[in-house]
Amino acid sequence: MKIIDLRSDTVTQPTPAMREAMAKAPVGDDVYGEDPSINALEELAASKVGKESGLFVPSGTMGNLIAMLSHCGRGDEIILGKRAHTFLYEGGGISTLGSVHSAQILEQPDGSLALDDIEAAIRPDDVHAPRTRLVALENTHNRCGGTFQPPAYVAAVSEFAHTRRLKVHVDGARIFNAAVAQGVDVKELTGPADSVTFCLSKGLCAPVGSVLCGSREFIAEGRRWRKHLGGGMRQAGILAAAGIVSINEMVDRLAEDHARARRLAVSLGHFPQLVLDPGSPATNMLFINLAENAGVDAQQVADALRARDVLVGVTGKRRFRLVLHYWISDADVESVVVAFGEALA
Ligand code: TLP
Repeated sequence: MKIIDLRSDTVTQPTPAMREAMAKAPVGDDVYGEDPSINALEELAASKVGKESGLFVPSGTMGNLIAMLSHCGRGDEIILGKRAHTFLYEGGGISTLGSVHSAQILEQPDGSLALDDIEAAIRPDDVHAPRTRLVALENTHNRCGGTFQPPAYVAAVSEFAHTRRLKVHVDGARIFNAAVAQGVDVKELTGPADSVTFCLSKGLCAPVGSVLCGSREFIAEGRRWRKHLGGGMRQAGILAAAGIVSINEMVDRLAEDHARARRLAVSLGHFPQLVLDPGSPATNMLFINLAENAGVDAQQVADALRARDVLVGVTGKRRFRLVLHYWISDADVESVVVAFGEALA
């Protein structure tokens, strides 16, 4: 019996085309800059998001950390969202490893940071305050429901930040979901910012890896940090080969995940015990609340679903996250609806 795993798109397995590319990948020592597959991936990634250079890293977390350590020095401050992945789920790496401080702003419902709030968070030039150096955005925004921000917003934040001599980093773990959902070239979402991290290993199905992209000078600095952090990976072209397939073959099809997420939302919305976030889903994830009078909590429902071979994320006492991805078919979506019916009965 197939397990239908909706906990995250991080659970995706590599596709057959990826396994084939991995088996054939030419490799070399990447710390010497001699892995042809990694060099090809970094070039492809950078050109795709409209930047000069790319850096292959083992994870989105390391990509964001390297970006922040490269943009900021000891005692600097980053303006970011209270619900940002970089703030909530990256171990406080900027502080523990970089002595970098954060100023947290509550996001708008679409995951954006309001320009007025950014402006208010910028520190005065005063010995009492850390130096504001960077604004960090997240697109799509995970904890805000897989919501996306449009090109005009990224452009406005970047323009404003640059006039205040701040840099802009985009945690674009799912930036291709954001681009596909809006029908725009991803460059429109990344071009105005100074740097972007995107993940190969989520909806794009590669087994491992993310790419940090930015200017040549910025990536040269990032390469130093990657080595410091132990992220210099030698013959990792075997992984990069899968990432090349991700970029070339897996981006456009993300629209299928978004369509399935919408269909699942409509079906689950018929259960009186379930309440969807307004406007959800924007992309490939849906957050669902259990109604107050449901008589069960989210963990109990998740356990009942697990007994029916359906795995969902529990993100609160009465809250679930369901993430659609390449390995979830139309038939699986129907099975999930049946399993919810039984679990809630
Ligand atoms: N997110 C994971 C968990 O850590 C929550 C998930 O299942 O969604 N930025 C964003 C917006 C992310 O959602 C994630 C992973 C990362 C960065 C970190 O990527 P990895 O897991 O490769 O370090």
